[in-house]
Order: sequence, then structure tokens, then C-alpha cells
Amino acid sequence: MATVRMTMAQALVRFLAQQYVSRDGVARRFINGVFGIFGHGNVTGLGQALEEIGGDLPYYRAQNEQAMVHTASAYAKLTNRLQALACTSSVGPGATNMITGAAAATVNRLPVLLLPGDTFASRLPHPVLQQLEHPMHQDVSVNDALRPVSRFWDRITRPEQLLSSLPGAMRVLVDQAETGAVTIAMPEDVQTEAYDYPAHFFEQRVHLIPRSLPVEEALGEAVARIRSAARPLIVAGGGAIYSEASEALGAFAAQWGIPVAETQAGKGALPWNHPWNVGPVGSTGGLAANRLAAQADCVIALGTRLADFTTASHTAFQHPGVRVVGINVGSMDAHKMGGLPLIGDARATLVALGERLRADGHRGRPGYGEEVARLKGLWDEEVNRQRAVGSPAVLTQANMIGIVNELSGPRDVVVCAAGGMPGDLLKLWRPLDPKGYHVEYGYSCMGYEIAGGLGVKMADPSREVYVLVGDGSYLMLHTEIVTSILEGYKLIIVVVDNGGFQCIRSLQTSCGSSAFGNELRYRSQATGRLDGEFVVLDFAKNAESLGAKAYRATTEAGLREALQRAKRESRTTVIHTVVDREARVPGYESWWDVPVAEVAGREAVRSAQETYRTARKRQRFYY
Ligand SMILES: Cc1ncc(C[n+]2csc(CCOP(=O)(O)OP(=O)(O)O)c2C)c(N)n1
Ligand SMILES: [Mg+2]
Repeated sequence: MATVRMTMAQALVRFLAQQYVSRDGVARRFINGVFGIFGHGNVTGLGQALEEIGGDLPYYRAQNEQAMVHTASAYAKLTNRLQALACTSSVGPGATNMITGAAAATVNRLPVLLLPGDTFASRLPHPVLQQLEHPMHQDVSVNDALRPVSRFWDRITRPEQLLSSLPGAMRVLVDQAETGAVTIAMPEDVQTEAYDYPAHFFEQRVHLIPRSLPVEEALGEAVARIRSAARPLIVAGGGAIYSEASEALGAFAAQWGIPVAETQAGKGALPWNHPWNVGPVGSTGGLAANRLAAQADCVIALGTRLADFTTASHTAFQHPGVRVVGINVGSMDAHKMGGLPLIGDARATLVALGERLRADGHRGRPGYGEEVARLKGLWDEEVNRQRAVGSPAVLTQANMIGIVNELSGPRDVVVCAAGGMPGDLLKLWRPLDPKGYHVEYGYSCMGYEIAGGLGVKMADPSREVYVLVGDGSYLMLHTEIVTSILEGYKLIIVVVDNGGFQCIRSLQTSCGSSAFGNELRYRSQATGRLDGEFVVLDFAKNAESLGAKAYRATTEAGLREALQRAKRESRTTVIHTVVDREARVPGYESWWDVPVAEVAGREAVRSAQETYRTARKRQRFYY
């Protein structure tokens, strides 16, 4: 057997460069680069390997390990999980900085490969710099903290272990149901150790991404349920987009007269103006989808995790006989809410259901189509109204969203993750392209926005990327602006300055407490709380100092002007907008479960508790 002698790190690099995926007959390389921050735990091992044989696999230097994992997640999301990036860190703090990013990737079912350095397998110099010494467990390092947030986890203590570990890691990365963060911890000495690897280990490998179908009986039962339903509703989640099901979904909805509601991850699966797209459903949903959901007797959950925002914390579906049909590549998701599990690819399953419905001679549902069209009309008008709220002199967040949407192109991408904006975007943004709406709301991780925007731009530089980021999120993590400039990936970043964590302040006051600890104010001498004057920050200057082009906009006209200029720029541009702190887009006949104190001195909290207890009575469980 021909062998090649190389270090464990060199073998890893060579193997990764040869992994391809193929779906629908199109093959592409899976791992397309490595993000990293070097330290003693990876620079002489993996760093050496990348320098010597990594030509094929570009290396990107990040500013923050959490951020680079977000960048990798966003990259994978934009490519419908058909391409990914690896992220390497040193031992210790670099590795633990990746935990948040790993959790975000795993929650969102996005493939990222994490390659943290680890303490010496030999243990000879221990404790090494940055080692966590556990008094009892000698085989524990901080990398073990990555286990619960990873879908595959391994530690390579001998170079030949790569032979079994890497194929296992690849299986999980490309598996549409199991994918998420995959961690291969690399003790720093092992990275540099040589082994005679079989030459065929480095041959090109193409992993097929199947379009699997549910078992025939499940399809048959689903057809019967859809056929007998008077008020069916499809809830389209991220899986619909990942499987590129837009066309099949649009045709299915129109042919069988079934409205399609959207989740955060599923928004864009149908263009906003598709006649059967009734808009967002759930806690931050719109009135058309929420009214249809409340009365639906058959909910077809298509590629969705059925998270609490989608189900309005289990209050969205109120029909006494409602039943769920769960179409999902993942068994866990397909079974949710007592659903009839159709375990399969979203697109292939819709096509299969359509064929069987046709054979079955499906009859129409009198009046339902008209009702759907009427509700959609009402919702479209409401979105117009909300986007226009504000005055020429004072911007509101709704206003800002409307303007950015209006001035962006049909293939451009809006990126967001946390704060009040995701809910408003879900209601008000009007995507035309399935990849045009990119909101990370599985982990809703502050700090994802700019780092994620970078990943989107790297995955498709032909699209303009609009990152909408709250002042709170910006302050938490904005330093990948520097990476975007180093690498020449242009972002248009709109910072929405409303004086701090306003969505959490709203939540706090709506549950009866008085506002404290959320806004960006000086500590007041009089009260001892952070309720003094608002701190005035200059986000434009901050961005400029990092190399970005920057503008400030406080009016509608100013924002339009700044966006036009930003579009003409070739490098990352930051627009600091100041919006009305109090203006809110309302909720639409929905609810979100946030617990309220059962004992409180304040009357307002007691009253909120009462309201909460009543609202909870609408929660339904279907198991
Ligand atoms: C990493 C992280 N920490 C805390 C939270 C909880 N959280 C959600 S939104 C939010 C405030 C965000 O503030 P900002 O970005 O200014 O948005 P706004 O609420 O003003 O819309 C906080 C603290 C979170 N989602 N992520
Ligand atoms: Mg804010």
C-alpha cells in the first residue's frame, strides 16, 4: 500500500481539501477555507501545515473566535449547507471563545468544522499555558465544553486516529439532519507528529446529499389528511430553503390551494408577493398568517423546528381538531407537536405529495382561497402602513427597514440576529430571493450580525449585503469590520441607535417592572441606577477608526442619501442611524411565553402575572 509520511496537521489539511459534496448532479468542494486565530496551540502544527500545503485552502485571520464561527455559519447558510469553512483556535481561551458560535451553528443546523488546539497528549510539560487543571479528570480540557454544543466531537491523541475520525466528522457535517458544529480537538504535540498515511486517504471524495423520501405509508396518510382538511396551512421553515424547494412549494400551494406561512429561517422560501404567501406566523407574525393558523385544522410543518416564536409558545393553533404533518429531514423535528412524521427532503416530499394528491382526485375548498387572498391583502396594506410610520425628521425602525428594503436589489441580502429588529424584519421585509433574508433567530445571538454578514458576502460576493445591527449588538461584537476590510469583502452596515437594549426594556416594562439595566445611560447620582442621561456614542467615528467608510443619518432623506453613497463605495460602509426609541411595530394577535413573578410588591407586576396566567390557558399540547 502506498503511503505518504506527513504530520497529523498536514494530513488534516490535505484530506479537507479533497472533500466534495454533490446534490442534484452538481458537485462542489465542501470546505473552502480556514478561519483562525493562532496561538501556541495551533501555529506550529496546523499553522505550519496550512503554510506549507494549504495553498488550496485559503486562510483567513479573524479578530475574534466567536465571530469567526458565526462567519462560517453564515457562509454555510448562504450556500444551503453545501459548502462550509473550518475554524481553528489555540488552546484555552481561543477554544472557549468558539463555544457560543458552535452553539449558534448547532441550533441552526449549520455545518461548521471547529479545530481547537488542545493540551499535550503526552502531558509531559503540563500544566501548559492556558490549561485548565482538573484535580480528578486528567483527560479533561476546556475543549470538553464544546461537547454539548457539537454534533460530533473527537480528540486526536494519535495521528493515525484521523483515519477513522475525519470520515466520521464528514458524515455529520454533510448529513442534512445531523449537521451542526463538528469539533476535532487537536493536542498541540499530536498536530506535529508524523505518520505514514495511506495515499488513498487523500483522494478526492464526493459525498452525495440525498433527496430522501418518507415511507409510502406516511405519504398516504398525509395525503388523506390534506385531502380531508378544510383549512390546511403550510408553515415553511429553513429546511424549505436549504432543499431549494421554492418552486415546488409555490406550485404545491397554488395547485392545492394551501396558504404558506413563514418562519424566521423560512422567510423568502416564497417571494413575499406570491399569491399564497400569507407572511410570517407566530409571536412576531402578521395578522394574515396568525388568523389562518388559529383556525387551521391541518398544519403542514415543512422544514421547521417549530420553535416557540413560530408556534406562539404553543398557542398559535387553536382548532380543536388540529393535526400536524411534519415534513423534515430530521426525525426529531418531524415528530414535533405530535406530528405525522414525513422524514424526507422538503422538495422531494412536496413533489411526492403532489403526485399522490393528483392521483387521488383532490376536490377544492370552497371559499378558502378567497379568504386567504383577502387576509393577504389586509396584511400587505398593514405592512405598507407600518413601513411609512415616522416623520421626515425622525426615523423609526420600521421606517428604516422600509427604506433599506426599497433601496436594496432583489438579490441583495439583509442580515440580522438579535434585538427588536428580527421581529420587525420578519413582519416588514419583503424578500424576492430565497437567500435574500438572512436572520439568525435560532440562537438569536448578539454579535452574529457583522460576522455573519461577512460570511454571506464571502459565499456570494455578487450580492450586496445589508447588515442591520442594534447598538447593543454592535457594541458587543463589531470588530470583524476589520476582517471585511482586510479581505476586501464589502458590507453595508446600518447601526440602529436607540439607546441600548430597547427590546428587553419593552419586555421588562410590559411585565410590570420599571425600566432598569437595559438602556445606555449614565449611572444617576440620585437613584444609583443607570437612568441618568443617555450616553451619546459616535458609531460612525468608531467604524471609521477601523477603516470603514462611515455616515450618520437621522432623517429619512439622510438615510436615503447615505445608502446611495454606500452602494457606490467599494469597501465596508457603516451608517449610524438614530431612531425613535419608543416607536414599536405592534404584535398581531399572538403571544410569547415569558414568565412573570408570582410574588411581587409592585401592583403592575401582579397585574401582569394575572394576564400571564390567563394567556397561558391557551397553550396546547398535542402529544
Ligand atoms: C449574546 C447575547 N446576549 C444576550 C442576549 C439577550 N438579548 C436579546 S436582545 C438584547 C438587546 C439587544 O440590543 P440592541 O442590539 O441594541 O437591539 P434593540 O433591543 O435595541 O432592538 C439582549 C441583551 C442575546 N440575544 N445574545
Ligand atoms: Mg438598541
